[in-house]
Amino acid sequence: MILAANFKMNHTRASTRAYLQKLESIDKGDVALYLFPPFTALDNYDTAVATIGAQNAYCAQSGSYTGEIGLEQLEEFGIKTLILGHSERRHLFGESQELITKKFAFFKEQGFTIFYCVGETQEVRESGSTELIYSYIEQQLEGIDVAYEKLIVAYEPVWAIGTGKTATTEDIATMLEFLRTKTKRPLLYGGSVKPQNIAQILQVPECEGALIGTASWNVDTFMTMINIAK
Ligand code: G2H
Repeated sequence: MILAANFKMNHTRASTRAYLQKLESIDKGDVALYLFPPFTALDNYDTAVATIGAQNAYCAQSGSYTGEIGLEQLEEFGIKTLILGHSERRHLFGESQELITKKFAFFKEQGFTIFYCVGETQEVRESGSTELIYSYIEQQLEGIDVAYEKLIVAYEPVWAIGTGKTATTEDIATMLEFLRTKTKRPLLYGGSVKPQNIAQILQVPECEGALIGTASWNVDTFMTMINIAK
């Protein structure tokens, strides 16, 4: 079981330290924990409780890429885990599939563990056509090595992210079944996962964990979810 906390643009370096200190008290059982704080809170944490990853990065060692973080900066902090293709990168910051594919190839080459996110928009979901949803997701897998041994795929329907709307367990089951035909790698669900729904979500066949935003920002709430998952 995998539980990943995506802090998005929340928490500071100090509050991430305090969060980790508290998290260290947990007996996490067999649950593999990942924490994705903002860039400014990436640090050489001496912790075994969770693997620290970056929420995004640019596909270069270093160079003239104003506002970006590259391999050199991640390596300084021993970061070898990365989220790519998150819907907020795709839809709020206009990251194209072409760019995401380039990033994927670069960080795969560097041996990073990659949490790769896919998910359809509300418009596509409301079209009512399963075929359309599947082909939308297939486009997001284009150029991605789905057999990469350090790949973890997160299904995150855009309409269920940070909205409080959760996909039904049937919706999740259907989509994870579809993704299972594409990759043998672990499949996660993400989108308004919280203590009230995590048990049901984790019982969905093929679901091997969750990528959690909002409900992970409070360490006690995240710990509650770990206790449910373990
Ligand atoms: C989806 C998810 C974590 P939230 O973006 O990546 O966020 O749990 O707030 O919907």
